[in-house]
Amino acid sequence: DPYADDPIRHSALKVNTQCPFNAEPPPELLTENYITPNPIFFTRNHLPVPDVDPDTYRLNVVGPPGGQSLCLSLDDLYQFPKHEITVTLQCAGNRRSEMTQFKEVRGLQWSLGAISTARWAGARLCDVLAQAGHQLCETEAHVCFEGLDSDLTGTAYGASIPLARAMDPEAEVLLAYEMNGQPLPRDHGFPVRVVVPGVVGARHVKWLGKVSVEPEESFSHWQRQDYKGFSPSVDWDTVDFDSAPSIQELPVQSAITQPKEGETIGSGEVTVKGYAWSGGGRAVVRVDVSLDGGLTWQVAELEGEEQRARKAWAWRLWHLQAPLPAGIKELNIVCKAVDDSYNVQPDTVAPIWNLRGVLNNAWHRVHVHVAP
Ligand code: MTE
Ligand code: MO
Repeated sequence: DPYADDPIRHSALKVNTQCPFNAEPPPELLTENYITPNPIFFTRNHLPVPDVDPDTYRLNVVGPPGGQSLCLSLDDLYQFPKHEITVTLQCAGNRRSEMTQFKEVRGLQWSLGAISTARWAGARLCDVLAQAGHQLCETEAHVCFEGLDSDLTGTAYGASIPLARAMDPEAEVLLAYEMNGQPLPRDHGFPVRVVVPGVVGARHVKWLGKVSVEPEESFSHWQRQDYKGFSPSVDWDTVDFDSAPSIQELPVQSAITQPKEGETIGSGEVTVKGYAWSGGGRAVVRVDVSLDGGLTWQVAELEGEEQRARKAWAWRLWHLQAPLPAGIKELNIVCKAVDDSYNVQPDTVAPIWNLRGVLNNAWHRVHVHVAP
C-alpha cells in the first residue's frame, strides 16, 4: 500500500478521498481564524505523501547553459534572505460540487473549503534562480517544478509558472520551508514547497525536488491536460486541452460560511459571515450580501487590515449583521465580491460550467429557514 506511510490527519477535516488524501475544513472552522491553523488547512494530494529525510534532502536547481546548477540542502536554503508573507491558496476545484448540481463534472466534489490562508516563510525563488545564473532575458520561458511524490510509473507531480513571474521580486514567489511559524507539515510539502501568491493551488508544488527553466511550460499532465477552463459547450468527446491556456491567476471569489445551507436561524436578526479573495494580487474592495436572492443588497463589513495594492495575496473575511422583518419565514442569502479591477462574480453557474468543474466563482447562495 503506497499510502501506508501517509501522516495522521485532524478529525475535523471533511474527507473527500482518503487515498490520495483530499480534505477540507468545515465552513464554520474555515473562517473562525484569519490564518488557517495548519491541522485544518485544506489538503489536495494527487499521490502518496513522500517521506523526505530533511538531512539528506537536496533541491536541484538546474542552471542556464554556461551557468551552474545548484544542489541545495535545507541549510543552504536557510542562507538566502528569509521572506515571510501571508498567502491564500485556493484549488481550481473549490466549490465544484455546486457546479455538479447544475450538470455533472469530473473531479473531487469540493464544497467551499478548498481554500485556506497561511503565513509562509522561505527563500525567494528569484534569489535562488539568480544564484544559479538565471536572468530574465528569455521572456517567454517558464520555470518548471517537480515534486518528490510520484505515481507507480515513477512520474512525479509537476507544474510551471512563467519565468517573468518567478524573477519578479514584487511577485514574491517563495520556496517555503515554514507554514505559520512551523516547519511545513508533511501534507503541505515538507520540507520545501513553492508558494506562488495570487496563482491557482496546482502551481504551488509540494515536496519540491527540482527547479528548471524551460522554453515551454511543464509537460506534466497537471499543466497540460488538466487545470484549464472551457466553454460550457465542450464535452469529453470534443475537448482539446491544447486549445486552452493553463490556469494561473484565479478570478474573484467569495463564499458564505455562516449560516449553513438548510439551517434554521433565530428571528429578529441574522449574522452572515464569509471569505472573499481574488487572484493576481488584486484586492477585494467590496462584498455585497443579499437576503432575498439578489433583489436587494447590503454592503458587508470587511474585517482585518486593508490589503496592499497589487500585492493582496490573502483573503478578507467579512460579516454582515442585519435585522429581519417580523414574520419572515426564509432567507435566500447571496454574496458576491468586487476586486480592485472591478471584476465581479457571475450570478449563476450555467454560463461558466465546464466539464472539469474548475473556476466556479458564481454568486454563493445559502437558503435558510427562520424560526417563528
Ligand atoms: N504538489 C505536489 N508535489 N503534489 C500534489 O499533488 N497538489 C497541488 C499543489 N501542489 C500537489 C502539489 C494542488 S492541485 C493544490 S490545490 C495544492 O498543492 C494544495 O496544497 P495543500 O495541500 O497544501 O492545500
Ligand atoms: Mo488543486
